[in-house]
Amino acid sequence: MLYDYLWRHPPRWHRSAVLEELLTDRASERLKVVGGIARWMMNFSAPIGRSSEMIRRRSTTGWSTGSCGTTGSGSITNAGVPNVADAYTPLSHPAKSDIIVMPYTDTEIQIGIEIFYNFIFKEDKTMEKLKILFITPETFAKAEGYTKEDIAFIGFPSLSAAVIGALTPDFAEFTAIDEAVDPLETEVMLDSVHADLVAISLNMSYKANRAMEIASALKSRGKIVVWGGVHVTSLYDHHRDRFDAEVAPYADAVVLGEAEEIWGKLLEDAVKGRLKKIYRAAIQPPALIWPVPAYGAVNTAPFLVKHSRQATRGCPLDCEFCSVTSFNGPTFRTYDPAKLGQGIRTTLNNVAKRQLTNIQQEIQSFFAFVDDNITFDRAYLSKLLAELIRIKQEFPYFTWGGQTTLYAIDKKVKYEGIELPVGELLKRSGCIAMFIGIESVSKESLAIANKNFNDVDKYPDQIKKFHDYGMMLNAGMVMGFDSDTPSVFDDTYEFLVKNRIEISLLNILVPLPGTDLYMRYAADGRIFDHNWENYDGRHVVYYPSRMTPEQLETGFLNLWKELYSLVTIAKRIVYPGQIVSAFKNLPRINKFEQIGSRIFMNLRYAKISARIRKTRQSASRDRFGKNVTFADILLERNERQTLNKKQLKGIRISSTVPTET
Ligand code: B12
Ligand code: SF4
Repeated sequence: MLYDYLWRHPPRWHRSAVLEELLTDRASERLKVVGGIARWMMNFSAPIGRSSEMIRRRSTTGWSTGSCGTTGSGSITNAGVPNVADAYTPLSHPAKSDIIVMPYTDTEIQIGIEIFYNFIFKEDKTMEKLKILFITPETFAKAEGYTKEDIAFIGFPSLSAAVIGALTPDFAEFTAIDEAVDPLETEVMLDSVHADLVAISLNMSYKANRAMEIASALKSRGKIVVWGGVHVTSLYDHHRDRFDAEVAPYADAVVLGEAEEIWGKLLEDAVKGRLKKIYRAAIQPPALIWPVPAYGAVNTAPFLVKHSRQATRGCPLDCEFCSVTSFNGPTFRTYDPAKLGQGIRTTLNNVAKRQLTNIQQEIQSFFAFVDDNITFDRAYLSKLLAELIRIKQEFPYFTWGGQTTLYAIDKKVKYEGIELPVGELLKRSGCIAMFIGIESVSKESLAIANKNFNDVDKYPDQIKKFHDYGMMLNAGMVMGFDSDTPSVFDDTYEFLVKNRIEISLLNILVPLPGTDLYMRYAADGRIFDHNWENYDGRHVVYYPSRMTPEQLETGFLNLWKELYSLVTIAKRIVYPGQIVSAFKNLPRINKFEQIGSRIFMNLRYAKISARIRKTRQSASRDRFGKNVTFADILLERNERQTLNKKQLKGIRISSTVPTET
C-alpha cells in the first residue's frame, strides 16, 4: 500500500515547512505517526546515522528514541495506518527505486516524513478536503483600454496560480480563475463560489481596488480570505498604513514574499482553525524547492499563448522604478535546465498527440518565459540554451520568447566548449521574440533610473543584431523621467520607427509601491494620485519635473496613437527589405505569415489606444492635481535653493525652468 503510494506520489519538496512544524508539534496525535516515520527513516539510513542524529535532536522536544530501528512514543501501526514494515517494500523493487528518498540530509528526512504525511491525509477518507479558489483579480471597472479579448491575446496564463496549485497539499482541492478572462462579474457569480478558502493574488498594484472588492464580497459570504503577491508584500514592508487600511481588514491571512515554504503550513493552520494574520518565509526559496507548476490547474483555453515558464528569479540590477529586486531579491536563483526541459518536453509531447494544423502546432508550441532577465547569468544561460537547443532539435515547432537587455546580444556564451554569440544560440534554441526594457532614448533619464547599462549609442547596432538573428522585439518604453521634456514623445517615436521595433509597450512612469522611485517622490511630496487603479502605466500620478501631468498624459496617448497608425505600422513592419525577404523565401510562406501576425498584433494595440483616448476625452481634469511641473511646486514652496543633490540629479536646471526664486 505504501509502496503504491510512493510510486504514485513522488516526493514534493515544498511542504517541508508544514512538516517541520509537525515535527515540533508535541501535542499532536500525529506525533505517533512521526514516531513511526522516524523509525522508518532510521532503518533506511542505518549506514549513515544522520537521521538518528536529527531524531535525537528532536527527542529533546518530546520524543524518546532508542537505537536504530526503535522509537518511543508510537509507531505507524499505533496511529492506525499500515505497519511501518511496508516502508521497506520499495527497497526490494530496485527497478522502481528512483522514487525512494534516502534520508541523508535534513531535507531528505523531511521529504520522507512528508510522504507519510500525504499518505495519512490521502488515506483518511473521513477527512473532507479543504476547497481553495485562487483568484487573479482584474479590473475592467473603468471600461477603458484592455478588454478580455485583448488580455487573452497579449497576456498568458498565470504562473503564480500554477505554482500555488502545485504547492497545495493533497488534503486540499485547488481551482483557479483569472478575472482577466473569467471575471466574477455578478453577485450570482460571487454567490456560486464554492470554496472554503479564497486565495487572492495581487502582484500588480492597479488591481488592488478590485482585489479589495472581491475580498470583501467573499469574506461577507463566509469564506476564509488569504492574500499574497508583490503588491501586498510591498505595502506591508514599505507602506504599512496602506496595508492596514487596504489589506488587513479584508484578509484572514496574508502571505508575504514567495510562498514555497509557507503555503502548506498556512493551509495546515487553516484546517486546524488557527490561522495567523501574517506568514512570511524566512528565506527566498532556492530554485531546488520550486515545485513543478500545476499547469493543468489553470484555464489556458482563452489565451493565445498557452504556456508560461520560469527558469530564474531575482535581479541584481535594481532599476529605480522596478520592484523585482526588492521582492525577488538581488541574487539570481536558477532552476535546473534539465528539469525545466523535462516539463517542456512533456507539454510538447501532449501537443504532438493532438490533431492540429501547422499554425495551431506553432501556436501551441510557443512558450513564454516570465524571467525578468533570462540572459543575465551567462554561465547558467549556457546550460539553459544547450537544453533548449536539444528541445528544438527534438521538436522543430518549439519556439519561445523571454525578457532580456539589449546589451545581452553583444555577449558570447559557451556551447559545446566553444564561445558563440548569444544571438546565434538564442536563434538555434527557437527564441523568436524578446521583450527588452529599453525604457528611454535619453542618457540622462537612464542615469536617473539607475539603468546606465543601457547604452543609447549602441541601441541601433544591438537592435539590428536581434533582428538579424530573426527575433522580433517588444520594447518597453517609459516616459516621464525627471529629465524628460515634451520632446521625449517625438524622440521616442523616431527611435522606434527608425529601428523598426515591431511592438512597443508604452508606459508612463509609475512610482510603484516599494520602489526607490516611490520613496523619492513621496519624500518630495510630488505624488498627487494615491488611487492604485491609476498605477497602470497609462495614468500620471505624480508631478513630472519638466512637463505638467496633462502634457505627459496627452503626449503619451498621442504617441501611442501615432505609433500604431497604419502608416507607421507599415514603416515598421512592411518595409521593402521584409517584403523582398518574404518573396525570396517562397514557396515557404512563413515570412508572409510572420508579417501578417505582426500587423495583426499592431492593430490590436491601435484599438486599445483608440479606446483609451476615447474614455480619457470625457474624464475629469481633476486627476492631474494642480497640473503644474514639480519645478513649479518647488518654486511655490520657495525651496529652490534647498534642492538637495538627489533632486538635482533628477531636475537639471535648464532654460525652460526659471533659476531664480
Ligand atoms: C509575467 C508578468 C506579466 C504578464 C502577466 C501574465 C500573467 N497572467 O501573469 C504580462 C506581460 C501580461 C504583464 C503585464 C503587466 N505587468 Co507584469 N509582470 C510579470 C512578471 C515578469 C512575472 C510574474 C510571474 O509570473 N512570476 C512568477 C510567479 C511564480 O511568481 P509570483 O507571481 O511573484 O508568485 C509568487 C509570490 O508572489 C507569491 N504569490 C503570488 N500570488 C499569490 C497569492 C497567494 C494567495 C499567495 C499565498 C502567494 C502568492 O507566491 C508565488 C510563488 O512564490 C512580473 C515580475 C516578477 N518577477 O514577478 C511582472 C510584474 C508583476 N508586472 C508588473 C507590471 C507593472 C505590469 C504592467 C502593469 C506593466 C504595464 N504598465 O503595462 C502590465 C499590466 C498589463 C495590463 N493588463 O494592463 C509589475 C507589478 C508591480 C506592481 N506593484 O504593480 C511586476 C512586479 C514587474 C515590475 N516591474 O515590478 N506582466
Ligand atoms: S527593470 Fe529589469 S533589469 Fe531593472 S531591476 Fe527590474 S527586472 Fe532588473
